[in-house]
Amino acid sequence: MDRYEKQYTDALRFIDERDNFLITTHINADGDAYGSTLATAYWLQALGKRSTVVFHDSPREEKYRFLRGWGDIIDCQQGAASQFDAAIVLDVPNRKRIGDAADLLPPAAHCLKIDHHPEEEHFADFRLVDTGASSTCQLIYEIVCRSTVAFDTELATLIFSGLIYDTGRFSFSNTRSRDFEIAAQLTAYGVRPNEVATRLFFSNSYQTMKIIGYGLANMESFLDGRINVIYLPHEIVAQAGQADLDELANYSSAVRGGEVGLFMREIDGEHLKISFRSRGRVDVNRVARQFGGGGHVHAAGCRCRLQGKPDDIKMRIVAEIAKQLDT
Ligand SMILES: [Mn+2]
Repeated sequence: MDRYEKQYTDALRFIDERDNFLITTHINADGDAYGSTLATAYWLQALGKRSTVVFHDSPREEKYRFLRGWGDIIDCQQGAASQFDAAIVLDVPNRKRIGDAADLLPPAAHCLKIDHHPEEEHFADFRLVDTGASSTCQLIYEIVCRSTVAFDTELATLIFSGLIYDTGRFSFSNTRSRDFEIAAQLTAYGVRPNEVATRLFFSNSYQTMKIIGYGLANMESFLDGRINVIYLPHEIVAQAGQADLDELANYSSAVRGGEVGLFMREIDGEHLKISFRSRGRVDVNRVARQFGGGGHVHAAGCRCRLQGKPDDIKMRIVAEIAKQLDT
């Protein structure tokens, strides 16, 4: 039995022996976070278990309204009223990224982490972690296959959403043949790929589209075009749906000749959310970690305080990336 089979067996036993689960994920929940938490809740219900999905973020993002269970997600304040026997934490490498929902976690002996990020911190004694997986939703697919629950269209759609989100519609470097196999299976269970893709990638508000245009029109270029930066001040960000702006991170690295793209947005008067995208040479997980964030080699993010002028932090990050480009 290989390492991963043991992880699946242990994870299934963890669930089998407990009831009443807290399910949570990282702050700024994305398509994989929504897909994996809601798929887990749906699956647990089919297994006859109780669960509650709690997010740090509030309110729920409109973009994900089509996902089954979206309306049942609660925020930390509501979650604080409940007691949970156990927790399943999805798509998160460290406690800090869970945000305020981390305060609701039971002791590590009753936590299961399911994730595809490199491990950073021990907060769960039970772990199903595979950095070779494209998405946390892939791992949910694999574990559901090993359980007694049969797939239906709802469950397949939840899993498919995380799969296409984290692979950038099967175009990012994390995309493997396994993702196409799973996608084929999920489609056979009733997923409509064009409907999910339209909901996730092509359903922006008119206002958001204009703001994406503003971001592109004001893109800045550093180091002869090897680093490209899109910066949005708070007064602009406030006018758009946050999840809808995520696509700007991908645009920042879509410039020919670019090595790294940065999408920086002021989430309030004091904090910046920064998304990093690398075309391959630069490990942006390393860069993001220096600013208190993390992620993967090709895609990472961080949230940090806006001290001084926006240009100061921009130049500090550009300098960190330049170090890696020069070696
Ligand atoms: Mn993910």
